Amino acid sequence: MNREEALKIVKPHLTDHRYEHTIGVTDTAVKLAEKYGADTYKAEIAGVFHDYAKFRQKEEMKTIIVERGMPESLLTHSSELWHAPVGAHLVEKEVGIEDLEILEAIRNHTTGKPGMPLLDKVIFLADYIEPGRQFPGVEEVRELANENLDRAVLKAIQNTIIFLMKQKQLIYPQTVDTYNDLLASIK
Ligand code: DGI
Ligand code: FE
Ligand code: FE
Ligand code: FE
Repeated sequence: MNREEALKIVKPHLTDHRYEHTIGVTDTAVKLAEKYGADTYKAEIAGVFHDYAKFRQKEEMKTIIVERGMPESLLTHSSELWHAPVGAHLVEKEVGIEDLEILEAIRNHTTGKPGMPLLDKVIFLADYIEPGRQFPGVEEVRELANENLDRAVLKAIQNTIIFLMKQKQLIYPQTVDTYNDLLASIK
């Protein structure tokens, strides 16, 4: 499957805005993969499909989480988290992508995970810094991304946690675990 074929598959599942974001993530992921030595093809395909399940009904996502034995703690946290693991499942089942590294990068793109592989970091960071993103602090992370992948990912997670705390939102433990893991590995 090449980039154009992948984009054609994902497009009907997304809004125009989310499709533009997806193209931004894909291009950014390929550049980061080139810079940091990840597989550029896997980065491209994971970028295209990372938000595949973003617009699924909550009931459908809940059913998949329960039936596929995904952590049920997801259900007591924000439904914003669900499209990542559910997306990994649906991309395998509906699109037929079987590459475990690509599926893991999709699964972990929202929360990260401790000991994230290189491809997961590339997709996580590309999702945060793609050119369409405009939130406070993104420029600093873009600059860090030119210098040090781990520091950039750490800053992105740190910003996300601070943002969520200011909003009085629940923080999913895996998000905190990822933050701690990166901080400890850098220092
Ligand atoms: O799907 P995107 O909007 O491109 O980005 P994403 O998948 O990285 O994140 C989706 C949302 O999830 C975003 O608004 C931030 C939020 N999020 C990330 N980690 C956590 C979280 N929300 C809660 N409540 N808890 C988390 O740990
Ligand atoms: Fe997402
Ligand atoms: Fe993200
Ligand atoms: Fe995204």
